[in-house]
Amino acid sequence: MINRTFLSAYLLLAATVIYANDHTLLQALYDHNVVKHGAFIFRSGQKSSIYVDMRNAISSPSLLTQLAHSLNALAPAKKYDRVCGVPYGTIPLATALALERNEPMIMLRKEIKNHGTQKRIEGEYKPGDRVLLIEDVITTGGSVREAIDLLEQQGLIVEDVIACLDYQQGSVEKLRDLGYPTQALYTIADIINHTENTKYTHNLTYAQRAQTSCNVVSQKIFAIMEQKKTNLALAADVTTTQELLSLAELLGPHICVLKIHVDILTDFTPLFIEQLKTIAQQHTFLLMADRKFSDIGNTTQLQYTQGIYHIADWADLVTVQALPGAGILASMQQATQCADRAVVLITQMSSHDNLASSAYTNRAIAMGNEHTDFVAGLIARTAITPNEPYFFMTTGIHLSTQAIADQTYLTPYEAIFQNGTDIIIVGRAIYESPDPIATAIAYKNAGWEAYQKRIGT
Ligand code: 5BU
Repeated sequence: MINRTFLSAYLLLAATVIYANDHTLLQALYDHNVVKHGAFIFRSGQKSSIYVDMRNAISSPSLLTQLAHSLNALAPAKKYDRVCGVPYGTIPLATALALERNEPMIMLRKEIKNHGTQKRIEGEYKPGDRVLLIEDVITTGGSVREAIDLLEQQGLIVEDVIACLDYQQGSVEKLRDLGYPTQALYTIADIINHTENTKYTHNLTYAQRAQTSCNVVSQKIFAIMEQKKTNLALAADVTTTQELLSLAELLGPHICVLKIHVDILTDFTPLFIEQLKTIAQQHTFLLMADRKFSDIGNTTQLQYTQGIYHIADWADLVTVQALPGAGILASMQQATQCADRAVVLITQMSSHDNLASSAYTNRAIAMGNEHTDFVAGLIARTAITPNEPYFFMTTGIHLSTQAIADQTYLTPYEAIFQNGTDIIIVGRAIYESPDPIATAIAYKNAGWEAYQKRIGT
């Protein structure tokens, strides 16, 4: 049984949903344990397999900021005299929103203090002030109505109500009928749909995805993973061709992709590429140049095909930043004309404090969606677009997630099982270890076990 405070975290609402396609924010709600799976029973006796605890959002500054951004976009385009959160769970969110909007805030008290001013409203205000009221989750709408009563008793005018989640129990319509325009970011149906979609992709095997993918390189990569029983990609960030060739030879049997930074090699020669291609063929893995192309189309085309590296001639996969916009993909594709060359688009990064906001990630995905014949995969921390045809590669992987100055680490289990991505990219953890083969096998096994658990084997 859950108590009242607990229940208020599940409030549902019927509302206008403008961000139903914002998978990044939805996924972030899962990642931060706001949406949980299990068997839950509400106080009413109603059973649910999904539990939404919006209060967990306060433990993630980035999620709180994302929610404030999205609520700000949802709010009617006008100025309010005061922003107010329904006490007490929504007060942190209302604070984040008030700061984002640069509008003054007030705070409601549920109980009158025995001492001091006996105020029911904290903060400065005057009768007639127009209020934007925020709620996290609306179920019965009772808490919202109590808050409206309190505000109106003091002569304030509640102009609009916005919420994160509408549990679709008719309360939003009731609030609207009472004259309080109410909107929510998501309905419970959106949460359930997202869960179903995510489950669907998560449950498919690599072999099934090889068949359903329309991209030639995706088909190859899924087939290799299935055949070699590995979802491990090696980030071989060594600086001599000899070290790199030795790693490729040694670890080739355990990997599906070898990712390199060709421009850190001190002794590059065209012969080295020929040798690397031979090893890749012998051990059946793909070559990925982590070049992170990010210039205008014409320059990128030259960087991709010319210079001393001639990347387009040998790299099955190359990484591309979404920043320049879709033109970068069009000109690269035009330059290669070859069906077995593909792009891995960077939608999220693993470095601390990187600038890839959810809005940026969403636009990057939309850009990939226009070029699915050329964009085979996404670099992402989570499987952010469950319905799309991509494979997801995750960088920043370590079995012990200790912090390193330039990197944020996930374990293979977190990336593959919890976040639903497909390929773990591992660098220093393997090539700096005293026994790279044993370590590579440990990562291969960890990645494969997480995948098997995900598909229910
Ligand atoms: P590490 O040693 O496992 O931390 O190396 C990670 C590799 O992945 C390294 O080659 C980076 O350049 C690469 N990388 C990354 O770490 N984070 C990102 O967001 C992207 C690439 Br994109």
